[in-house]
Amino acid sequence: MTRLTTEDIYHITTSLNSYDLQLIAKTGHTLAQIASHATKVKEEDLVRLRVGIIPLTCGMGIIGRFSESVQSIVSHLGFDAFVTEAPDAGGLAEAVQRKAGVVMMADDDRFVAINLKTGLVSDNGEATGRGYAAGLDLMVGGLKGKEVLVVGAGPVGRGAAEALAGFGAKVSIYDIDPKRKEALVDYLLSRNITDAVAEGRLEPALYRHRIIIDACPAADYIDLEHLQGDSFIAAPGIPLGLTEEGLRACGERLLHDPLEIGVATMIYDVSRF
Ligand code: 2YC
Repeated sequence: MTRLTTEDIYHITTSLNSYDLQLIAKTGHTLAQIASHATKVKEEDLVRLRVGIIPLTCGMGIIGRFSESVQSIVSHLGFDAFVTEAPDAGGLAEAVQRKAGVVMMADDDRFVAINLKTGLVSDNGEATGRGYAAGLDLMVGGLKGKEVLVVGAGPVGRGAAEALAGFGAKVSIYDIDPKRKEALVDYLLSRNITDAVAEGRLEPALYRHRIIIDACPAADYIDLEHLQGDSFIAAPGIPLGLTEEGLRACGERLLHDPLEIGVATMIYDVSRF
């Protein structure tokens, strides 16, 4: 996943209600319902423990508004959540002393949610892929028997590919690195997903698929000519693979946010009883 900037996320804390309305318009469902669909955890079965979000100063350091954005998404889903005053080890100690049952934190490589009571762990990359596959399933009215192209065979693409197959889709994988592409096809095979295929070249694959998950860090590679009248694009995170023109052509048939669906899936993942 590409590293977020404050500019990518500063709007989140004040726009979650309108984002829910956008999701309902596109998928017929709210952020909570998409997370529930992704994790198969019903809202009434959630065990909502207090959530402590801990800023981490390591590596490239704290991203302004990152922890507050995560806290606002988790609170929007009905959890009692707080950002610790202290960062790092002091923040973890503070979260435990303030009776957090779940902690969430991100360094430059991993963004995780950990249930301190059950040991359940959810990783943002894989959870984001699953959350977007679930949103896509709802947006297209059921993926069963449909072909989906996954661009990017990293953690997000892996989570998406496995979940898409779970919804009955026929998955094609493209990655600029052939080894990583093959590794994902082999992984899916190990999970008894036998009809996943590796795409040799990106361009023809973009023309041939009307449902695409953009799970790679490239920008502006999906253009107007790749989109058919009824293309659906799910684009987790930043940057967006669609060009300006592609974005306009997609309109309501695009699922894209910098953090919300991934965080919602993570907290549902670790809050099952
Ligand atoms: O503010 C903080 O605590 C920072 N240490 C957070 C760094 C997050 C770095 N990762 C990312 O920007 C992206 C996110 C979409 C989640 C995964 N990678």
